[in-house]
Amino acid sequence: MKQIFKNVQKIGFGGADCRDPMKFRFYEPDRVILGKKMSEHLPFAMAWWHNLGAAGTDMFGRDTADKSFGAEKGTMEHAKAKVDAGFEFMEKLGIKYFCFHDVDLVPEADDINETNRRLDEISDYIVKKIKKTGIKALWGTANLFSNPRYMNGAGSTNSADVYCFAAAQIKKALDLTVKFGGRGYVFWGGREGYETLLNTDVKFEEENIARLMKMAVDYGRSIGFTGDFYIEPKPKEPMKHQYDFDAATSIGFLRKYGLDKDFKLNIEANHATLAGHTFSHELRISAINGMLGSIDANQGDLLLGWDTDEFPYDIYETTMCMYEVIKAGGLTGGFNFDAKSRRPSNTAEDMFYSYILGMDSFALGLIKAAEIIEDGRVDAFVKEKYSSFEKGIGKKIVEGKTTLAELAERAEKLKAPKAPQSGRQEYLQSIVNSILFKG
Ligand code: XUL
Ligand code: CO
Repeated sequence: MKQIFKNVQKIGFGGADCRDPMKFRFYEPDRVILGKKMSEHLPFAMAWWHNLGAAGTDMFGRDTADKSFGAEKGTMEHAKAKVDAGFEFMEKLGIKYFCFHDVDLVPEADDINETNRRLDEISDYIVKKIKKTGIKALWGTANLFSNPRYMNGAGSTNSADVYCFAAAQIKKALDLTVKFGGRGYVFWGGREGYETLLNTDVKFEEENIARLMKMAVDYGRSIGFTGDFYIEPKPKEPMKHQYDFDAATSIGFLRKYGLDKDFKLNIEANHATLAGHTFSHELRISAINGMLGSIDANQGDLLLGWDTDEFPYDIYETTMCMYEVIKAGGLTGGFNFDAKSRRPSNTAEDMFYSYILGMDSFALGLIKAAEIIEDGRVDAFVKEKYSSFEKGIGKKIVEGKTTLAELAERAEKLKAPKAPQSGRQEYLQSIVNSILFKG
């Protein structure tokens, strides 16, 4: 088989001081951190749509990169060339998983029967590669936002016929996910939201989305899909109000409709900041509710109010992300680089530099998060901060062995409480800095 990335060899480990841009500086798959290999802590995935599809087109200009991979775009030859390129790319980086939308894999036809026929053809081709390489799907999804039929939503559409097309795409995408050994199935509701209440029945739309998800679970389980379903929260873009605004909103929705046993969340860093939260906040809210499933590993730009999908390089962010992930006991999913190289980074080498940056940023984040945990001062502080609930009246509160009247009586006796102990934010931040930077 002829190579597509002829100038790039398998990416090895060079160490922190290495100046070879085609080597990892921190990602060492077999290095053991807190009793587990780095590659097990960090099941990385390639996003089919950005890496093999996005070529730089934005609202103001055309493609800057050539992602034809030697074939004419819009053809099945091109679809196959993307498979060849994708598997060669993942093998060279040591990536074991990929994520895909149905229509990332083939050019979409006007007739859904023809699209499905193309998906059958390409998926047979992909399965051959899976058998040869051991690379599998992390998760699959149906693109229920690009086709004009979804202008009023997919699960939230006003057209029962369009709703059937959403169902048909989900059914096929679930078939493909199972065929590719996928660990998860994602719902990202880009068009599930509204612009104005003047034309929207929010209650009905939410109920219809839940009905579609319930049918997806029933179908998935019937074909042997044992993995997790995920909601990927995002507050806005493309819609003004999206129903899956953030982790807390999505968890409430899942519980309300009895979907919480089959669903977890896929948390994306850039979506978190669009919702006005930190990435860590979204991870913590998911984790404490037992719903941290998978991560879309990217980074936003706080100066820009949209989803820039940058490759992660902020080590504070990746460290605090890994701190949350380790504390949660790991992910059932993995780390999908829902990220694209910047528009002027338009060569094949840039595709590799982007992934090396992303993988190294998470590897370093993992190393540093483990150091923070092993150092113990942060955890010890948090434990100490709440220690008044470990004895006396505090213990009675936690054990549910008191009443409002008893607590009020104590307050009256005390007249005024002592000031609670300091939050020590700056002390803790300087511990984190001292672990991150050795000087
Ligand atoms: C969009 C986004 C999607 C989902 C999958 O913001 O993140 O790519 O990850 O549909
Ligand atoms: Co995403």
